[in-house]
Amino acid sequence: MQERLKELQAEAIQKVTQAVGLKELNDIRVAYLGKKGPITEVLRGMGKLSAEERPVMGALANEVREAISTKIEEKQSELEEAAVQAKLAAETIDVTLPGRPVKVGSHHPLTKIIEEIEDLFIGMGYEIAEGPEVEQDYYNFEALNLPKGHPARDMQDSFYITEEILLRTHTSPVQARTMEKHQGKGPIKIICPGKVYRRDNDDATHSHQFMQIEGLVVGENIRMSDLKGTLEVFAKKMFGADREIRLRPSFFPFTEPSVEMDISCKMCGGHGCSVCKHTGWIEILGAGMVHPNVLEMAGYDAKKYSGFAFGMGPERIAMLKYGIDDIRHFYTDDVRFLKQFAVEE
Ligand code: 2U9
Repeated sequence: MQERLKELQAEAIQKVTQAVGLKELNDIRVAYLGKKGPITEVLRGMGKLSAEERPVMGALANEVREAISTKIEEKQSELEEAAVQAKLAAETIDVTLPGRPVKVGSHHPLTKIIEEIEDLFIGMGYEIAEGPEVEQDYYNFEALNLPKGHPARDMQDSFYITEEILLRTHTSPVQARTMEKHQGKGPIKIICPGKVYRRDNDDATHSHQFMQIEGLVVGENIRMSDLKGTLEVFAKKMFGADREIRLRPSFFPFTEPSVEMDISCKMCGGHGCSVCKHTGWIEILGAGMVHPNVLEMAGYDAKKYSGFAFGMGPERIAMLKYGIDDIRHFYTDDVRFLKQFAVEE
């Protein structure tokens, strides 16, 4: 019996020493120190011992239980300490490490150009006017001297929703609506940025959806010289003070006379290169004096009031300014393209 108790103590202590988890340790405690354990089993044989041997064996059994129990407690403290150390190690923060850089977005190149143009005209006393993208045929065409059946309408293949409703093909309807709101009275000085839509097959220079910025000035004595001076200031501020401008005669149904404005090529200074197609000049926008019919339809007396208007495509300006060769880059959300414009503001 004595040998068996010693054997059980050695066996239990070896298992405790090799235990790797608290649950395993508890299983050993139950297995060896529990009522159904081997020590209790051995002590069932105590009846066979003499009166002198029984207290000795009982004391030995208690020593064995005590030794196993002490070992289990030591091991438990060791495992619990190890668990605390492991947790501390896992959660340790090295405060001397540099901060993780926060990914910061950046403005879309079109947004940058539009805001640059807006700031430029706001600085010249213009206000920003906006209007619906789903527009009435009247404001998109008729109010702009483009009655039904007018051939110029075909140039602007449109997305019609109903006979009378379409996706606007330019932001000109915003100017028409603004004049109408003024009920033929008082000056107007607005720019109208916004999305426009044309039924075009997308290619490197055409997109079915693009941006436009148009401007309108109406007053009692607005002249062509005011238009030319305004366009010259715009060109020099946008493309550099050493740019020259020229106005070429053109035609738009909503302006008379109509012009197209070119700027002298920045790359070759006007001598001719691939950027300006060897002309020395680059077309930037269209403009003209507001057609009297347009003034009258909006409620302005064309004998008392005059005005000028212009229209430009921010994509074209961005492509010129940043050397972008395909308009579709603006609309395909390719981060490799967009992050080239993430300059520090
Ligand atoms: C009203 C009266 C006149 C707006 C104008 C242009 C000339 C023009 C194009 C430039 C490139 C559109 O983005 S583009 O394709 N626009 O050339 N736009 S005058 O004239 C107006 C507008 C509204 C009431």
